[in-house]
Amino acid sequence: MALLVLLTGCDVGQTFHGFGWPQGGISPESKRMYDLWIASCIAALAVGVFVWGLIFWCVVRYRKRGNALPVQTRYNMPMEFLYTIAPILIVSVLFYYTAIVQTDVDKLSKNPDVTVEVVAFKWNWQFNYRDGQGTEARTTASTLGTSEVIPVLVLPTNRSIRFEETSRDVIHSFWVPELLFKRDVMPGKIRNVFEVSSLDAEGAYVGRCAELCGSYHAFMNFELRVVSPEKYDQFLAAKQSGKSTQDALSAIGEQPYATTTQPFDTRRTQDNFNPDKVPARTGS
Ligand SMILES: [Cu+2]
Repeated sequence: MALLVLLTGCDVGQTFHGFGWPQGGISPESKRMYDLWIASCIAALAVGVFVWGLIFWCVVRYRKRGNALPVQTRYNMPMEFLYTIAPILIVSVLFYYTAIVQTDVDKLSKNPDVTVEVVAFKWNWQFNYRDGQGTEARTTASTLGTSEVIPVLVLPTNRSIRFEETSRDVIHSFWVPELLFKRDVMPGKIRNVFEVSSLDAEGAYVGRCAELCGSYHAFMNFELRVVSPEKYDQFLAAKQSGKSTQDALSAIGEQPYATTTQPFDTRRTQDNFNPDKVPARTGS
């Protein structure tokens, strides 16, 4: 199994399109989860091929040849022992590697390089750059999404990042598909925290809410913008000096607005809050 994990990684996964798992993770954690998935699929396929082989062998070897009842075998101890022990072994090995990867993904460091507080609310996001960990820390800069502007969460490569999540109302879920990871954002005292040990590829990645949270749940998008550490420091300094996120992004030579998604036309006021005042629609 360990050998499989080493051998597989990219090659087999790529050949089989990740066995349905999204490819192209941008954090070390996402790569480990991906490898676990690929290795599990290979293990499952190996068992599957073995079982299919046995079935077809039985079908051919013991097909009906006459009316005489074949030899009846029951209580074959070696056989019963085998098919009790083998599944337990397989499940144990899968469990072992799952526990290792899960512990690794959930691991929190003492002093992450960057701490960002993710605040979810119906139906947008606020990202607070913090000067420390936990509720005692202070926010030094903040980005707030609106109905017109998608919030852009700017983060650096090559630094460990802690996400501390809190919700103002209902349960949301912070999801960036390229992290191959999502975690629920809970209201009240529960502060869900997770870390990525680094982000390995600069770029713009769409982020979404992955927990059905109300009428405009589907519109709750944001963008993760991964930039070099130098640019990130400049961005944060610009934000801390009072610049808007858009101006600070322009200042470091980045696109000021989200490039992976755009604000949706919610028609919130028109349709939902003033149903009587809506003019007859001409269709759209
Ligand atoms: Cu939501």
